[in-house]
Amino acid sequence: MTEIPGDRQGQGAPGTPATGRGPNRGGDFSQRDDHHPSAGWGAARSVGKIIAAAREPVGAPHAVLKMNQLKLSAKKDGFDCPGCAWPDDRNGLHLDFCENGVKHVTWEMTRKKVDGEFFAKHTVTELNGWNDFDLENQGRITEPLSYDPASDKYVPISWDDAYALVGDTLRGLSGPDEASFYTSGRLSNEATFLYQLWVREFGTNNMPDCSNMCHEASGRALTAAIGTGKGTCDLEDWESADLLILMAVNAASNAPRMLTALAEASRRGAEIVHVNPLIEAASRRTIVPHDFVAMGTFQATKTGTMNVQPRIGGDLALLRGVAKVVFEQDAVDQHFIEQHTDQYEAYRKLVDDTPWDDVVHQSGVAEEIIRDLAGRYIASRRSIIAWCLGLTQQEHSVDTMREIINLLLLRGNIGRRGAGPSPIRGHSNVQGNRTCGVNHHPTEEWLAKHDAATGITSPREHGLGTVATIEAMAAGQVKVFVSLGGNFALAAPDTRATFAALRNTELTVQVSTKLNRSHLVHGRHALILPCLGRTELDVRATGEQGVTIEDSMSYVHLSYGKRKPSSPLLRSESAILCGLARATLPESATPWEEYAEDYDKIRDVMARALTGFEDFNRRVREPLGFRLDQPARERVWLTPSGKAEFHPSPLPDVVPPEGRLMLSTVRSHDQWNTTIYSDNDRYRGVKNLRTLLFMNREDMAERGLTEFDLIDITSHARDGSTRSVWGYRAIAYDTPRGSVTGYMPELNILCALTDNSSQSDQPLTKHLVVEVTPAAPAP
Ligand SMILES: Nc1nc2c(c(=O)[nH]1)N[C@H]1C(S)=C(S)[C@@H](COP(=O)(O)OP(=O)(O)OC[C@H]3O[C@@H](n4cnc5c(=O)[nH]c(N)nc54)[C@H](O)[C@@H]3O)O[C@H]1N2
Ligand SMILES: Nc1nc2c(c(=O)[nH]1)N[C@H]1C(S)=C(S)[C@@H](COP(=O)(O)OP(=O)(O)OC[C@H]3O[C@@H](n4cnc5c(=O)[nH]c(N)nc54)[C@H](O)[C@@H]3O)O[C@H]1N2
Ligand SMILES: [Mo]
Repeated sequence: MTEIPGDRQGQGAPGTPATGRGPNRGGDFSQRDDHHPSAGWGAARSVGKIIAAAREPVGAPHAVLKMNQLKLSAKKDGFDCPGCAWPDDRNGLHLDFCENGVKHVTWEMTRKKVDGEFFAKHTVTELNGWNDFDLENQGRITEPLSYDPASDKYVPISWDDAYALVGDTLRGLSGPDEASFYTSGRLSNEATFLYQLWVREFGTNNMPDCSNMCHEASGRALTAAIGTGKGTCDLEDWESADLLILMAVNAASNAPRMLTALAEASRRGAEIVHVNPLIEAASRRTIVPHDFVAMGTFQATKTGTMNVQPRIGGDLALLRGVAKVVFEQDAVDQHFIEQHTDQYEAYRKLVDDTPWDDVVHQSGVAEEIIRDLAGRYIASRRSIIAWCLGLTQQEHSVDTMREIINLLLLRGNIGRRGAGPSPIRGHSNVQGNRTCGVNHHPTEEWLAKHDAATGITSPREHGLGTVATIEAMAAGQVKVFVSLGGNFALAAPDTRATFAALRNTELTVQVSTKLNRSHLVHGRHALILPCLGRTELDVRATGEQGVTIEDSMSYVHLSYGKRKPSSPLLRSESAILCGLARATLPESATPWEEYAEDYDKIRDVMARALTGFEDFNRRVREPLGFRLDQPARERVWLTPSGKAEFHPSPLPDVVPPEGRLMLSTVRSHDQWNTTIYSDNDRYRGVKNLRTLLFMNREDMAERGLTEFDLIDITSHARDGSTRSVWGYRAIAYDTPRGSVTGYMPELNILCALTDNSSQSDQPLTKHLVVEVTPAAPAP
């Protein structure tokens, strides 16, 4: 593999401290566990800094006030925060924004610009030597660009020429399966629908998406267990639960608006149990950032009543232990089980046959603590179990989430107020993307309805997901890679293999807002197509256009950008897709031109193609939009048996082999997936360091390590191959023995492409077996 500057970022080299993908401004680093309440003034100060850095002192606060404020009326007066998928406050009582949402929005709204002039000054090889922070920090991309191999530079190209290049290349392939079409979960429902329509009319189901690395396992578990791949709760359920079990989420950083719900739950005396190998900030206290009295008096509210710290991957065993106690105490809802469930006896037998020793060893949690948790579960009348990535990125993730459902079913905790499963989604519209057709394994039923409405004949053969796409690019089978948003090069596992695969293609196309690594790791030809962001005004022939989003709790609502676009050359994602589709399918009977000019027309066809979207244009203009049906919420189970399914999964062995550790890769507080705002991680007390590993003190001592010592980390893939990063730092942290945590995307280098879950095909980015040693000297 030829060495390209920048490819070793995050990897380091033997004998020297590694640098991460953040700003790396040098200087001292530190870590102290100072337990400040989350949100509140620290958050306000941090927002101030970000707004100042984006040089956006005037417009930003105004725009932030418009964020999530649209649902009170059907007036076009606000946009949906692109920060996360947590639902909006539906009573309109709160100023519904958070520190990280503000950062996210301001990052998009910067006045800094990246245009042809910028690229004339820098070759791609030079830019590859820059860190990722500096790339994104150049500002918004303002014109379409095409890679010129002779000068190794991106040069301006007209929209029409760009569309023609894509159309000609796609039509020149030996078959449609030689192209793959990625999306990150930001795309609106309308653009998503057009994207999949173009791709399917072209003739392939190769539609990998960020979900393949995120919540794929949740969707599969929920579909198998209750018949639909979504949670059943909404915010009103959160408001009436008397027990919330929050598993595997760093809510204060990644779903900060949830803190409001937690503070309210705590004030009304609900139990809030946090299950996480780390004690994260949300499990302590919060100052609700839009509660002005609390802000003024520095009054913090408790947001947790119990912490349980399983080993990484130990949740299935932990939940099994709770189920054992439920049976022991005969606390099952027999009536519900008889009426609504299948496979109960098989499950009961498996639980009885699982010895406590295994439960305790595999979970890493003492029996006494499991019994305490079970006691709270049994005492509760309305329980919600919520979860995020700490459960989804392991080999046995689907089984773990099925155990959540098992446990909920035992006490009839699905399909009634204040109870149910509640996955916390990531990207603001990742759930909507799936609903609207981004899916490499669509069902026949979905395709049949879609084809009847659109008049196309979709391919039936299942397509490639994320990992399979990388493998196919490496093998030369996929020659064109199109990416609607996201930063595939860095988000995907096995960074070096992914880079090599992308560089092996004929053409890469990135529809983006900001410069990132994926623009620099490209095919023989490459295009950057700049689009409007969610905050920007989208005017087409029929006037101002709004787009719709589906949140984590299945509410669909309209979002209108308000700001003047960063450049007159930007186009909306929907308009770009129509242009690309027409260039690819000149004979197509699909009215692409109409769709591009009037999004109501897209919604009209969606209303016919998608179950639940009937009368879409009218319902989405009702105050607050509408909720998509979730049959399981009404106790209608769309499973083959017509019942909710218990699932008996034997406990997997999650204890790392002697001398090795289990690594989970997570986000810091100051990052949005591959976008890294600073090298700090405030709630975990870290300043100015990303190349670190949080370790149990005894695991450190056993390796002769003291605080901040330089370490090398080697992962052991299932196929026996190894990958290393050098010059990281050990940090002592309150985490179970054998469990270590570090940051994505730097540590993606350690996740072999072949290490995916056999249950979900997800990369095992929170299930990496590693060896940690004191840093070897430079060779
Ligand atoms: N500000 C901000 N917001 C975001 C994002 C962002 O990057 N920044 N990303 C968005 C996206 S796409 C997503 S998917 C979500 C991600 O939201 P999170 O799921 O919170 O993301 P991670 O940072 O990966 O944190 C995973 C959490 O799971 C814990 N964990 C790891 N392994 C285990 C385990 O085996 N068991 C248990 N019980 N816990 C475990 C970790 O300690 C950590 O607290 O956030 C979304 N929101
Ligand atoms: N090791 C490890 N790897 C992981 C994870 C992990 O926990 N550990 N998490 C996984 C998860 S949960 C996810 S979701 C993926 C994330 O994977 P991606 O979604 O691919 O990555 P992001 O960093 O969210 O993408 C950021 C880029 O999106 C572009 N962008 C921002 N706004 C817009 C917009 O409005 N329109 C368009 N077209 N582009 C826009 C910008 O150019 C920005 O640089 O990463 C996965 N990778
Ligand atoms: Mo995600």
